[in-house]
Amino acid sequence: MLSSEISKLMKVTFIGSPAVGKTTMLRLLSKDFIDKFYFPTHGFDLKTIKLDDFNIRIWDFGGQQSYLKTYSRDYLLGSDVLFVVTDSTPRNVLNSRELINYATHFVDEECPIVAIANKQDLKKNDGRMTPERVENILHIKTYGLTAINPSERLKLMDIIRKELNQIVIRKRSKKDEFQ
Ligand SMILES: Nc1nc2c(ncn2[C@@H]2O[C@H](COP(=O)(O)OP(=O)(O)O)[C@@H](O)[C@H]2O)c(=O)[nH]1
Ligand SMILES: [Mg+2]
Repeated sequence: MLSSEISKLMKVTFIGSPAVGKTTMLRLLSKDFIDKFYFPTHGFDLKTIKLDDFNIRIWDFGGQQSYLKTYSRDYLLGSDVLFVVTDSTPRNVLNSRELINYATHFVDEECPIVAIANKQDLKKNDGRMTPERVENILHIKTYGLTAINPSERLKLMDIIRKELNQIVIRKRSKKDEFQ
């Protein structure tokens, strides 16, 4: 089987508290205009983008508590990779820890859970954490990002590509086991 067949459609899921930058990440990937005003996502946004061989469907989940409890279960099911987005403030990083614990119940054991330490541009001003510090606290692979900066588009694409390639390799070797 070709890798392109295996990877035809990938489900990439973004979760995180309101205002951490999930919708901005989606816009960054889809080249939409990035506005600086904040309109909270209600329910969820869904976007399909093409990245190399991958057709990826990204789910950006409205982070409001009410949605989290109501929909998150169905929403997380079948994710190929789950990104937990944080704004890198100590408080939000601690919240993310809870979110990760919660999410692990609803994604497959093999679904990677990866953190994005967003808003790195504000780090110098207000004591936000570096990706390394966030990684030490959350104990999951963490990438730094400034989603509001259009020049970070390739960086975000690389992060997603890297994670998806690892999944394809794993799926392939799993398939080989049965042949
Ligand atoms: N300074 C800064 N602001 C950001 C960054 N990413 C997003 N924002 C802003 O944070 C606010 C919330 O972003 P949004 O993507 O709507 O958050 P969501 O609720 O997680 O979807 C918006 O005003 C964005 O412009 C970033 O990397 N740096
Ligand atoms: Mg949003």
